[in-house]
Amino acid sequence: MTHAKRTGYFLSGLAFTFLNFVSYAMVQPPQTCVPPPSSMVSWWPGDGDANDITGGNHGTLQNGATFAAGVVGQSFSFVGSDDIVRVPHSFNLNVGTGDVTIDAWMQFSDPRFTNDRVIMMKFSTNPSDAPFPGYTVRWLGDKLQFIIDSELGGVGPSVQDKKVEATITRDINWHHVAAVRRGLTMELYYDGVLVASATHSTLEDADNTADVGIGNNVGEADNGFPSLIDELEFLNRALIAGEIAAIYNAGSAGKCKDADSDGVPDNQDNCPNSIVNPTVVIGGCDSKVLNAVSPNGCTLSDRIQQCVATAQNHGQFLSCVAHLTNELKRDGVITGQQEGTIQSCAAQANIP
Ligand SMILES: [Ca+2]
Ligand SMILES: [Ca+2]
Ligand SMILES: [Ca+2]
Ligand SMILES: [Ca+2]
Repeated sequence: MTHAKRTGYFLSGLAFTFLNFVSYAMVQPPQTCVPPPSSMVSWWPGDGDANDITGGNHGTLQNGATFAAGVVGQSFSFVGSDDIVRVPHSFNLNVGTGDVTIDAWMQFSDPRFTNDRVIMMKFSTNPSDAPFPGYTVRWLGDKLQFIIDSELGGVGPSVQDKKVEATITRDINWHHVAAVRRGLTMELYYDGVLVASATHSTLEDADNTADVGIGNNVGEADNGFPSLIDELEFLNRALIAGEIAAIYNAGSAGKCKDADSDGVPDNQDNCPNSIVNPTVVIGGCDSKVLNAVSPNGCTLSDRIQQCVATAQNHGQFLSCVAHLTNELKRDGVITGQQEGTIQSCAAQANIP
């Protein structure tokens, strides 16, 4: 029995609180994932592909970008200066004049650079778009910067004036970076803590039709750096400080993922790749019975699929389905009529 459990069992009130705090410090509790924040537009976990698991803004790895061990599962890995994850333009990746949050875990393989190095950037280099609107979360030497500007390129006093920046001592450890625009104020968070903010009198229109670069500048593809970027997300909302700290504190547990989109997070889902048809369909026969999800993350269709997978012959399949539907009727999940419909579909099906 762990110390934490013992104190929790025998003590209460202040004594419990104090001892629980001590045991927390002594025994690292298992970290649990945090629910993903609302209003997320895109989320690139970097877990073996460049897919956006929230909004479908899928990217592709180019010029040698690959994967490595990340904070939460795998991360994107950039080695050469041209490595990039490129995401096709989508209007919902523009920031308009609204609030926005961009955050990710990142690690430098070698932090001794002095040039500009991109975490995420949407920047038009089309000459017809001069002076080049766009936004970027990037490093410029030891300055972490977030810029949303109608003149991200070019020269002059108005170039890149809508920004916030923080000077940070770089190292080779993993750090969480969050860039927020909240009304007229731009903020930077490092490891869950606000490190810089700047309030401007106006906003500039930085919208464009350029692709998004993760780890590099799409237009020039020369602003990469040996680094890892993990769990990058883009939201059209300003996360509050507590939400950013929660993501940081979740550490390797990360934001809860739901691979099969059945509403049950992966870490509580006994069937992580559920069949999520709206109704129970057996061998092409639609029973019209709602394909309900149980709290353990398994759908009715998953459980029928178990009968398909284990039956040696049609008789065994029917017997398995009968047993299952009996149980579901007993538990009030389906009605007697629905039991009949499912069994009838099973009987007609050419299974196995
Ligand atoms: Ca990841
Ligand atoms: Ca400007
Ligand atoms: Ca799930
Ligand atoms: Ca599931």
